[in-house]
Amino acid sequence: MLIRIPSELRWSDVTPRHVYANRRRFLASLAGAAVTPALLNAYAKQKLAPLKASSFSTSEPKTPYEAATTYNNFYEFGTDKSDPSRNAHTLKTSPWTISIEGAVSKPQKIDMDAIMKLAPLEERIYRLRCVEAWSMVIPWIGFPLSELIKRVEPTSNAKYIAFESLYDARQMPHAQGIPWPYREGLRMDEAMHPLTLLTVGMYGETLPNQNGAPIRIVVPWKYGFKSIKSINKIRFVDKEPQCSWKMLNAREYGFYSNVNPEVDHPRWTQSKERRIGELFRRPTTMFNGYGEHVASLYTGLDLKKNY
Ligand SMILES: Nc1nc2c(c(=O)[nH]1)N[C@H]1C(S)=C(S)[C@@H](COP(=O)(O)O)O[C@H]1N2
Ligand SMILES: [Mo]
Repeated sequence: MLIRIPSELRWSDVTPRHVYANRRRFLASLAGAAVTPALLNAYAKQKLAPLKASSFSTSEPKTPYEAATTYNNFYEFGTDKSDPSRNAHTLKTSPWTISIEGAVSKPQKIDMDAIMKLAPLEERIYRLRCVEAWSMVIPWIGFPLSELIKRVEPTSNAKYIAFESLYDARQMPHAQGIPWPYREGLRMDEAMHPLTLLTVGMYGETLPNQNGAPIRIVVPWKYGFKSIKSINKIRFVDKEPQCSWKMLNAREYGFYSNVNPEVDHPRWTQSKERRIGELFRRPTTMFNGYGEHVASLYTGLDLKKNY
């Protein structure tokens, strides 16, 4: 679906999440009521009205919103799946800028208002397969990352893109487990691929903090950890960039991390997955089922060595 935000609406008006959260807590404390994370988030969400469907969307049943927003990986806010929905309300998502650096003709700091004007928003219902062998189906809202890349005019030295998440210990007192800031990377052709989505919303609304507000990447043919959340830096580079999980344990987490049922994680099988909300495991498919679109990116590459 194509989605447009009314032009007079500014991003700072769209996501005053911290303001609402604080006000809500204040009002609730006056009333003596318990404030749940769900309540805080309810005040933060803003509708993004849908316009047009995308041919990349799966018709599989969507994961219930409740599950997709309470079962998360976002180590900045704790390592337990339920931690981000409890803790991520301290993330300040407005104002927000992404710094674009490195091998580009037009390095710049771009704020959310400018990003929202780069291209019309689409809804993309994607499968997301976590390396931990669970998966979800989520209706994301965004536009191809290639739209942003074209705007900054990469030079011939731009072979890879390095992403960084915001890291601020004051906003993230529960951060633990991996080297900060959270870092990820893609090869240039992967980043330019039309499936790679620069994502600002889900389920018809702006992203909840625990899902990577205000802006993240979703790369549906790769394990979930490649889909980096709350991005504030994008650097164009000539060498394969550092990635947090690979820095932590290169044997277990590779740079490519394409979903591949034939290459097991050293500690568990990748041949099956549990769709959140389902009882039985289902077989995992090569490239998470997106092979017809992306297999050609890896012609001649040994995917067992380049896991
Ligand atoms: N900054 C940051 N991005 C991140 C992570 C993280 O811990 N920090 N976890 C990753 C992992 S392991 C997964 S599976 C997905 C989960 O996205 P979701 O919670 O929206 O389903 O986010 C990825 N992006
Ligand atoms: Mo993951």
